[in-house]
Amino acid sequence: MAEFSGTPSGAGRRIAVVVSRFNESITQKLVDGAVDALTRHDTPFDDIDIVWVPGAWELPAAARLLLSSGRYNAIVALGAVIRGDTPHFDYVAGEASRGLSQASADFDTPVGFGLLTCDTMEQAEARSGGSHGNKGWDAALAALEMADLFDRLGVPDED
Ligand code: INI
Repeated sequence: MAEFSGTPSGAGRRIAVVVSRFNESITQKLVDGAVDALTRHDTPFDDIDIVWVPGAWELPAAARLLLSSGRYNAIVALGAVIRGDTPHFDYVAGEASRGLSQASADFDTPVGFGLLTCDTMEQAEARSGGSHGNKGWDAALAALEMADLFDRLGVPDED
């Protein structure tokens, strides 16, 4: 029997953080958490690129472009969609989530999912450095673990 798992390590790895500016008071804290997780796990500061997009809807397109470059071992996608009074939330949150998952599968490259989908701003605050931790930190850690797992499994790089 063989068993495989990854160890979160950014040593020798290049990571792109793609983040939406919508609800920036939240998403900036997700970026701070993600960069903290990446650097604490040995990702060289100069090998972290931060890419800002207008809103969560734009995350998949930017992620796909970054992945197609073959420059990154993993992507961390960050955003905050807060439910309003219309179905807009469902379209933005649903399509952004689906697009990020599809991008990861299409390019055989890990995409850490740090897109908050919350009913209230208070819930988003709790998950961006408040009582429920920082989901940017969690997404970055998952991306590093998956990048290491992919290397161990011998998944070829895109380049
Ligand atoms: N984008 C978000 O990231 N979060 C939201 O809560 C949100 N809401 O509520 O509308 C949102 N909308 C903007 C959308 O992501 C696009 O940027 C916009 O439609 C332009 O394409």
